[in-house]
Amino acid sequence: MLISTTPKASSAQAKQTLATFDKELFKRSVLYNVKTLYRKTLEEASEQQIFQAVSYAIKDVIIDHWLETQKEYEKKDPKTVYYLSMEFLMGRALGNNLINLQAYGEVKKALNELGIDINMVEDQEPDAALGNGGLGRLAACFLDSLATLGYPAYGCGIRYRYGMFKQEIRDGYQVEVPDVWLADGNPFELRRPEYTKEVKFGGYVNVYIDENGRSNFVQEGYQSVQAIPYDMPIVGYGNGIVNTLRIWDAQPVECFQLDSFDKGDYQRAVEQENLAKNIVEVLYPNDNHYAGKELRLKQQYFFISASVQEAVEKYMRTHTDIRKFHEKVTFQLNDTHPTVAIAELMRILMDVHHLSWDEAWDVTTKTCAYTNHTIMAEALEKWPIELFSRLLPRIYQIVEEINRRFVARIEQKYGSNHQECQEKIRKMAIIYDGQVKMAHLAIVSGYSVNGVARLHTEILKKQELKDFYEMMPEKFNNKTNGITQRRFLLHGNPLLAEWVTEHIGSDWITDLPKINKLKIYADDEKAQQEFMNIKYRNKVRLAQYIKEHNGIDVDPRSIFDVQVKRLHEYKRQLLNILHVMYLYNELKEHPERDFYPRTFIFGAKAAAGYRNAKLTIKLINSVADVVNNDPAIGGKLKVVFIENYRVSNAEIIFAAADVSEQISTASKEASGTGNMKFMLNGALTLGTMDGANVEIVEEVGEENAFIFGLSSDEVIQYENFGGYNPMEIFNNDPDVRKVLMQLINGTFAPDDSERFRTLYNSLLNTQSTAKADTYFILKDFKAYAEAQRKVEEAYKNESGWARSAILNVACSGKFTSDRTIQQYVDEIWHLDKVILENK
Ligand code: 26Q
Repeated sequence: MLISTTPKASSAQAKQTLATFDKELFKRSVLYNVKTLYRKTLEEASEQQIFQAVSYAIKDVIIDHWLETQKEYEKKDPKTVYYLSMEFLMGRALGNNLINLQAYGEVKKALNELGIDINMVEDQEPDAALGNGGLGRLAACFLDSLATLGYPAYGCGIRYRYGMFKQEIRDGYQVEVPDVWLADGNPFELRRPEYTKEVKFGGYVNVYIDENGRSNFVQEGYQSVQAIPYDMPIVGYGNGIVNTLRIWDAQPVECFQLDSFDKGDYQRAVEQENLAKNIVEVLYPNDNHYAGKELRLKQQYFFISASVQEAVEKYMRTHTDIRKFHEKVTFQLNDTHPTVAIAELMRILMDVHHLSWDEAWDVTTKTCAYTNHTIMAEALEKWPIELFSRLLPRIYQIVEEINRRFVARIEQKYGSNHQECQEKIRKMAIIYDGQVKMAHLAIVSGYSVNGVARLHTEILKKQELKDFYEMMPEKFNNKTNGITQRRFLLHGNPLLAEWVTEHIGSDWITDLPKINKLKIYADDEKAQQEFMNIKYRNKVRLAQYIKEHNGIDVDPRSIFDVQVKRLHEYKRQLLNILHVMYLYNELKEHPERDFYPRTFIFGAKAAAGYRNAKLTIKLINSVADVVNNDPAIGGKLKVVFIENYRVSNAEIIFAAADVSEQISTASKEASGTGNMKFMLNGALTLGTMDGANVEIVEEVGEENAFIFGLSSDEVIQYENFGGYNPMEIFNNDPDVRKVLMQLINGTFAPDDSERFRTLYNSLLNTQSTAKADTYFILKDFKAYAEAQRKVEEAYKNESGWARSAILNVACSGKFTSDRTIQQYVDEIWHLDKVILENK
């Protein structure tokens, strides 16, 4: 076995180098930057300063492409998509930019010649963690694909001063630490004060009748905030295209005048200043959970108003007829979070450009499209009318009118006196029961509604959004998620990337389905050995990371069984750790039994106020403490909780995984995208028939994955009949009973045996009123344990495992975000490709 631990830049990364990239010029540029930015020589500069100097040198290169791209867009005037999202989980920019400039290998060489290690430089960059998890990372992968495919696009979002919190583990518990990602400045961003917008909150709406007898609606007595855009370049792979991620910062409108205020004005002025300070302060760290916070709605309207204003103004700079806006612009709403865009566009079209309601509605409904990312009831956004109308008085009027007209449509369709009609209104109205339902607004006012995996879309059509599907079936469509192979294979796993390129060429970098040419190597013994060797080296790299960060020794020859994702009850990290407890018991009771060494690796952030999720983290760490330090186990079983799971360490983790845990309760995970990243890196899926797992198994074959558990139909059946009775399992299964008792007898909490009582209760709930085991953990436990036994058996057959792993890589072609984006373009947005001549 090879044991070199630092994977080198692969030839896949190095071979293709931008014709325009000049290594000597780059070196001089780095030295110059260190001198002018810091008055230092390279030897004197800190690692952070070197990172800055290198990044500015690269930004110089990018700026030229950026200018050229935007000039070409101006010339061709193509239709543009605005991807509106509260989250963009970008991760680090430097490595990715180098990859997409096809300059990674050359820069690595140049730095080497300066005595600098490129990995050290990349490690200085903080992750841009402007997102929670799947939805935010999807937005980032989409931007990469849009630029690479040459489609004109803006990402529009918020420049949070604090992104996703940093997670520290103290005494086994999660502690949230603020993420000051901008402390050293962001070398890739560009401040654009010339595009500042004003955003108005509160006050009231006055109506003035003008000389033509038209009503003019004017918001008065409001507070306002200035929105200042910062642009980040989004570099396409090897095509010279550079698109823009535009994130908005907030500033107070103006300093109030000291000589002319009475007490009331002073109070208001201070409030206005505070509004600006608070609005972009922090990303809400909830994933798949709605918290009806006033500040969250302010954030939404803040970035949406600024983005929609800019889109309209940009259009009007080169066009005269606002009635044709939708021919040049489309808005994709990333979940309901940006849904106020609908009413904001209506407002601007009517109040600023004087379109009639019908004209404005025609444009708006042809401009906006909505993506649904969840069926979890607790994630649906509903705002109290009182809050919504107080904060956004004009927007509320417009939503009310949209609702009034929609309810009239329902009445027309179902007959207003009919019982059925009242039922439909109750279920479908946008405003009902004192609340504004954002999903209903998005569905009614857009031209497309899409789910993010086939199963998810079917569940939307047949269950969650059944009534809407019945009324407007033409709007509904599926766009199965994808991921960018540039970051998650080419950058994250250089050894495997190079191996793939050596065998089948480099087409896969921009055409992932080509990776299925690898299929012919699945049975090739030499290829199998090479593949397993690369996996081993990546496991050594992760083992070193774990040693450094956790102080735990793990054996890279053990099975690396990985579950990394946000912590949520429906994702069932609890099922995983209960099974580890079960294995531990088995090992203790039957030390003679043959057991293949296994390392269970977890990584997960819990929402700050989510008690069961945080307690699950403590449980994982407590089990780790006991298991890892029990000499009777002899190191056969290890449990590791990786602190602060994020995009940058994810790249290392996916590359090293043997087993990909995708064990959500069937029907609950809309798609999942981690599942795809594991597959691309040759891990085998251990999962339920949920989300995109269904399609992964369809591509790779059931025999190359481990599928277990209730189907989504079965889960939904049980739910319709009020759940199931976990007590039966507790009574009849001694293994399960033992594990559950260990939650409350101090086995993993000797100092406080009550510590995990709430987890125990969530599974059994002896108090009869509350529901128990709503995520079917005990129901699926046996099937999961059985699937895990099959994993172990399969892994013992090295050649068979290698074959399956290679087939996973070879069959991952469907899951590139390039395919997803092409489907959005063909079936929703209808954009034209832009090709730069001299590329
Ligand atoms: C809502 C209101 C207030 C505060 C926060 C939120 C909020 C924030 C983030 C609600 C939901 C989210 C994130 C949801 C999310 O990440 N969903 C995931 O989206 C992925 C991409 O489509 C899917 O693969 C996952 O299955 C889905 O869980």
